[in-house]
Amino acid sequence: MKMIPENHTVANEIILMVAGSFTGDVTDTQVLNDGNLLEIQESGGTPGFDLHLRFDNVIRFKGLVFKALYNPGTHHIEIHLFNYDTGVSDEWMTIQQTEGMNYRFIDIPDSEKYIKNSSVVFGFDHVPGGIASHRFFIDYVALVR
Ligand SMILES: [Ca+2]
Repeated sequence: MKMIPENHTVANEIILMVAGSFTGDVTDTQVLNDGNLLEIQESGGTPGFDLHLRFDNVIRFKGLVFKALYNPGTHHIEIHLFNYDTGVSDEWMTIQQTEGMNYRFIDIPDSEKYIKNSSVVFGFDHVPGGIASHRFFIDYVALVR
């Protein structure tokens, strides 16, 4: 049985992967601390990668959480939500090198603009050029209702 907190909504699908590549699938992001990780390999070009996840059956949410490991040095990854009012993604956090797996919470005070047809699109965007030996590991991603 999957132990998902009652007020969490986990991702339904990986809908976009620009550059880079990944090993695993969306189910690796659905359970915290289960040993299953979505492993992302950076491209050697620009961007390093841009991964988008879609969440379905969302009415509203007040934040998002993720647990991930990124340990390649000086690069950074931007955490985005697609804004349906403006048609572009909003950056909510930037993560850099992490010491082991880090659990992060982002408070999202006004979620309506991120929801369309009950769906939300969440992105991990390595904007600058990547290095093919670098990896980003995601254990868990969820919206907090
Ligand atoms: Ca997991």
